[in-house]
Amino acid sequence: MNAGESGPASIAEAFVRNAQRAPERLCLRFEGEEISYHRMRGRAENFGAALAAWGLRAGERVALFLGNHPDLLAAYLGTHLAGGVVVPVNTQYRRGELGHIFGDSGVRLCLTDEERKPELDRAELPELESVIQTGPELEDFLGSGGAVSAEMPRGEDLAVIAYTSGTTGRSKGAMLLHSNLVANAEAVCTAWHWTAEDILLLALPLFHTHGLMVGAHGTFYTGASAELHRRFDAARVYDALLDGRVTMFFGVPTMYTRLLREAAGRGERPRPIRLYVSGSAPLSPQAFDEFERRFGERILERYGMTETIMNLTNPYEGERRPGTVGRPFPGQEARVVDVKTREPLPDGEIGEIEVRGPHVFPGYWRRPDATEESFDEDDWFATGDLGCVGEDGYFTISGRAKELIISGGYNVYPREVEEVIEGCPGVSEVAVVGLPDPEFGERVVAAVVREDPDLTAEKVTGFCREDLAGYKKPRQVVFVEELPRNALGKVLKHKVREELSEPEE
Ligand code: MLC
Ligand code: AMP
Repeated sequence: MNAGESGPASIAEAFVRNAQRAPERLCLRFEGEEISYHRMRGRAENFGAALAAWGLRAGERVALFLGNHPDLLAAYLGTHLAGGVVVPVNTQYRRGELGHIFGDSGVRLCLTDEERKPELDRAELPELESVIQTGPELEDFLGSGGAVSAEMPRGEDLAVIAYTSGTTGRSKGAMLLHSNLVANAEAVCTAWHWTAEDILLLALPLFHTHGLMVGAHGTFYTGASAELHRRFDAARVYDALLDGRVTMFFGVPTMYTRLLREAAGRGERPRPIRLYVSGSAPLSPQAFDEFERRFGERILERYGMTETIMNLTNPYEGERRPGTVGRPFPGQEARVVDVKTREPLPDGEIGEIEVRGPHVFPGYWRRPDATEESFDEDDWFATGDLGCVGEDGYFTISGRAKELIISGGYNVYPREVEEVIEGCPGVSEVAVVGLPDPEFGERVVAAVVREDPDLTAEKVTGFCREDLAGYKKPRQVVFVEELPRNALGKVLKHKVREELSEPEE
C-alpha cells in the first residue's frame, strides 16, 4: 500500500489495485495456461458489466455452481464489482440440496458448467431467472455487457452467503461482509508472511472457505499467483511439488494422507517449499510426523469455519505443535468457556471455543433465531467446537459440541442424512453417526431399523444418492433391531457409535 492510501474495502478492490500496479504479473496458472492480472481483471470486469447489463441490482444473489476454473474466480470478482452477492455451491450437491439453497437465498442467476447443468435442471428451480453455462452461452452473455461501474463494494455490504449445514437438517446461509473477507485476508497474509512472490498450489474446491476465502482471497489480496487444479489428484500435486514451481500448498488432512501414500511409491522427494498448511479437520500427529520425515517439513495447522473464516493458527516462525491449532490470528480473540454457564474457563480445562473480531460474520441469512443463539451480548461467537488453551496460549481442539461429522474436510450433519433416509421405503427408524476412518478422518455410518425385511444397504445408499451429495451418503449401513434410547425416548448417539464400533462377528 502506498503512503496515504487507505486499505481496500473488498477483495475485488485489492485485486483491481494489484492489477493496476503489476498488470503483467502472473495471477493464475491453469492447465498450462498463464493468466496475468491484467487479463484476469479484464475477464472479471466483463462479468461485472454483463451482470449489470442483465439487470443484476446491488445486493442480489448470483450462484456459482461449477468446478474449479479461472472463470469461477472471474465471475466471483465480477459479481462483486457489479454489487452482487455470491452464493458458492458445492459441485457435489444434488437436487435436494440445490432446491434448498437456491430457494432460501433467492438466487436470480446461476453460472454453471456442462457437468453440473443436468443436476440443476433436475432440481427444477422455479425462481431462478437465468442459467448461464460456460462455453458459447457464456461468451454470448459476456459479449452483451457495456462498462462495469467504477464503484467498488463497501466494507459493510454483503459479499457472500456461504451455506453451512445446520443441526436442524437444513443448511443455513452464513452472511459474510466484504469487511469480514478483507480482515481475514489481512490476518492470514500477515500471519503466514504471504507476499506477491508466492505461488500457491490450489487444488482445494473453490466453493468452500478453505479454497476460496483462504487460497483465492490471499492470492488476490497480496497480488500473488496460484496454480489452480480442477481437483485434487495426489500424483499431479506431487509432480507439481517435485517441479519446484510453487511456494505454498494448502490442504485438508485427507490430502496429506494421500500425498504420503503417493510419496511412499516414489523415489524422488520434493525440495522443501515455503509453507504447507492443513485445516478444515484435525490433522493427526502421526500424519504430521510422517510428513516431516518424508517431506522434511512441519505442516502449519490452523483452524477455521465458514462463519468466521480463519480463527487460530500455529506460528509461521516458532513452534508448530502437532495436535494443536496455535493461537488467534492477528487482530482476533479466542477463549474457552463452560458449555453451560458460558463463563471463561481456566487454562487446561475443556469447554467450548468462542471467537471475536472483525473476521466474524454478522449472522445467518434470514435466521435471526439462529444468529441470536450463536452470539452472546459481548459479540462472542460460539463455534460449537470443544477444546482447551494451554498456559502458552496454544489451543487444542478436542471434539465438538455440535453433532457434526467431518469426512475428508466436508461437513455432514447427521440430521440431514437421517431426514433423507427416513423417507426411504422400508425404513422404520435411523440414526446416523460418524466413525473413525483412516482415509477420511471420519466416515458416515447409518444404523437402520427396517420395516421391510428385504431392504438392502444398497437400496438405502441408492436412495440417498437422489437427493444428497455423494460424500454425505453412508459408507456403511448396519441393520439393527432397535435404537438405544434414554427414558425420554431420545436416541443415544454415543451408544449407537459404541455398538457400531464393535467388530462384527
Ligand atoms: C469424495 N468422496 C467422499 C469425499 N470426497 N466421500 C467421503 N468424504 C469425502 N470427503 C466420494 C465421492 O462421493 C465419490 O463417491 C468418491 O468419493 C470419489 O469422488 P471424487 O470427487 O473423485 O473424490 P476425491 O477427488 O478423491 O475427493 C477427496 C478429496 C475431497 C479429499 C480431494 O473430499 C476434497 O476436496 N475435500 C476437501 C473439502 C474442503 O475443501 N473442505 C473445506 C471446507 S472449509 P460416489 O460413491 O459418490 O461416487 C472449512 C473451514 C476451514 O472446513 O477451516 O477450512
Ligand atoms: P465448516 O463449517 O465447513 O466451515 O467447517 C468448520 C469446522 O471444521 C469447524 O467448526 C471445526 O469443527 C472443523 N475444523 C476446521 N479446522 C480444524 C482443525 N484444524 N482441527 C479440527 N477441526 C477443524
